[in-house]
Amino acid sequence: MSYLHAIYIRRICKSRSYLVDNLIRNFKSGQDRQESIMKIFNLPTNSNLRKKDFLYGVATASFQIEGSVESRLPCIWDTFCDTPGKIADASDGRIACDHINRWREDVAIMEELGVDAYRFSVSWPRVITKDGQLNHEGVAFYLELLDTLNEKQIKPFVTLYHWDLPQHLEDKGGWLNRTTAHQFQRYVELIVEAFGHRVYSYATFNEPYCSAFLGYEIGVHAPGKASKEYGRKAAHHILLAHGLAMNVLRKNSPDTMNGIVLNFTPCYSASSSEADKIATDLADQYINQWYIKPIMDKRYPDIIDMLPDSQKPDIHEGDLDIIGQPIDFLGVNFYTRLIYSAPTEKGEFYTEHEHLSPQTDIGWEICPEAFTDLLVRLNKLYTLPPIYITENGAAMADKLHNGQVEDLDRIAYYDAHLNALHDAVEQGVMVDGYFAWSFMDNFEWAEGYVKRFGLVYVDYENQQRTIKQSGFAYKTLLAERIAK
Ligand code: GCO
Repeated sequence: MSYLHAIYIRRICKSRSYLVDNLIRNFKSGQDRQESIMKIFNLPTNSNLRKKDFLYGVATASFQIEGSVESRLPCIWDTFCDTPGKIADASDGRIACDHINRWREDVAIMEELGVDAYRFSVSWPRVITKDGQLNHEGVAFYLELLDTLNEKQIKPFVTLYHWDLPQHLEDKGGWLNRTTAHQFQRYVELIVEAFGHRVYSYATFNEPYCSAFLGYEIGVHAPGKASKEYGRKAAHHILLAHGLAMNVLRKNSPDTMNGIVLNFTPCYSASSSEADKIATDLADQYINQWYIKPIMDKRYPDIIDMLPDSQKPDIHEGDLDIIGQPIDFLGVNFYTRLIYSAPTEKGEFYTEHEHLSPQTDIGWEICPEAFTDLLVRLNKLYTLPPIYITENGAAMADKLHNGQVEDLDRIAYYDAHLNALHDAVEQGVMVDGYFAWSFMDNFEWAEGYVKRFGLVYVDYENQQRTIKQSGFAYKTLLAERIAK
């Protein structure tokens, strides 16, 4: 480890500097290095997160890992990848991690890590044909995967939509078209019947914010539409689709734990001035509360009244009752926070600042305290069902060296965030589980394959998998849990 690297780790862990000192000492001593690095998560001994009934898993998503595009319909991310300039390394999902062919090896690695659960998503364009029937070949892949996970006692957490909308539906307007919500409901009906009793938990959607805001409002994600007139409309149809799917799940799959996965980027004010604080609150309403409030409280946040009519969603009578029905769990994805101040441009609600340091390799500020604050605040604002942290993790500039990846920076990130989660639980937030994002390096959307989030390193030249030191640290944490 270089001196600079050591300083970097010291910075990202400033609140936990004793841990960092240990890390650095261990590195200097060298010999028992392997063992000491492997035991690096330092949760308090009495922490709930050290108990066997706290569920730990790893997460992935279909487009990011599967590959084998020829055996499914095209989706909006295929089209987006084929559009020059959209993906940082001009890559696509044609091969990805070749998971469709290598899934047995991947599940064996999960088994080696000792995870309780695997969160993955179903590719809608793989399982449903253009005329809306089940594609049996696509379904067979998931059935085998589900059966194998169950055999190995790894609980399947299935996400029904992780951004890969069939292209033919986008051609008819995608999430701007209300009919897509009904198509989604039909897909869920068919897939739930096909999967039968194999699933532990269903999440309807992953991060509606990303699909709606990044995909339809600012256009940095597929389908790359960019208009303020689109973002809220797309979001409403996605939330409606969530509600319609919850109807199906509650009726046809009452024994699974059914809910939704939302991402949150907590908003902090740049100063204590009234103007900055108001702008920060509006940012929070626009990017965070917009997606949870209709589900928990059957209404959109107050900022809806400040939007020009052209930007408002088309809300039909009864929509909010469909959206706001009970969920069995809330999935929370957390990576970073953002800072806001009063707007400088007319027609804007806020000014968003650049990320502060320290940052991960993707340029997001590392701020574990914001994780605690977020959970405590959500718990105050809403009457929440049990929470699962469905994603948390970091992109780091990993290097495979002599068959090893010594990602101490990622270990430090996980350690700090698991401790932040522990703090939230201590303050009364009900959290039942945690999923590391990600199981393995994969296609990081507009960033392509350059940003690595995995506990497992993927060499894209030969598809070889190597468990990183963070993966071993995770394994140790999981193995050392104690009965209640
Ligand atoms: C998301 C998605 C994941 C990402 C991860 C890192 O949150 O954007 O759920 O697919 O890969 O979050 O950006």
